[in-house]
Amino acid sequence: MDLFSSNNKKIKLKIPDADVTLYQQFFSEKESNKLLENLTNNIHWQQDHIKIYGKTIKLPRLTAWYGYPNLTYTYSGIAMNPKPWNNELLFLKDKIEKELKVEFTSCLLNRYKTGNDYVGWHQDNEKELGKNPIIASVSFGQTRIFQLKHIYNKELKRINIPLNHGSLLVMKGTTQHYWKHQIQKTTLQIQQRINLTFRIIKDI
Ligand SMILES: O=C(O)CCC(=O)C(=O)O
Ligand SMILES: [Mn+2]
Repeated sequence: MDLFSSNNKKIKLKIPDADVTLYQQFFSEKESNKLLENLTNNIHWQQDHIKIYGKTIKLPRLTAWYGYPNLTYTYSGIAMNPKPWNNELLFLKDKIEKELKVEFTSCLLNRYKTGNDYVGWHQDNEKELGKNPIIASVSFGQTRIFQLKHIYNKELKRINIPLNHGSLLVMKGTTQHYWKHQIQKTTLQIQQRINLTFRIIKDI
């Protein structure tokens, strides 16, 4: 018997107004080490900028956008043109699609080099994603805490989900309507983390 099979369990989280499932070890430790190295070196990482109140600032992480051609996506006011899938991404996409029985068109990648890198509170609710989007989020490298907060019901506590090396988090249904999510900064000395969110972009 595989000693670690219990880690690959699918855990449906009990979150009101949401549909969130976590696989703590969707990719094995060995696979994850290799993927982290390959993604670090073979992805075309970009430093993007956003304009806030007329001021241009650096995004606090590196990003990349991959997928089928012609499906552009506007994220934080940045229109992104996808790079074509590479082998690692196709491997990841295929394994996730087989498990979830859906087909993704696109992938947004984030690289958090240190604890200073983060993503602020937001919803993945761009109109290109359709009404109740499914988002498959894979993480490699340093475990960081994925936080969720309910937008309307202030009595509900924030939810903290540690996303481990090789984990897969799936959000679907009404999750993006009712909850915002973020990865906070930390002052701890930590290693890099790479996150990939597979998405379905409708051609609109
Ligand atoms: O890094 C993560 O786990 C979250 C990334 C994210 O929310 C996004 O890119 O929309
Ligand atoms: Mn997001």
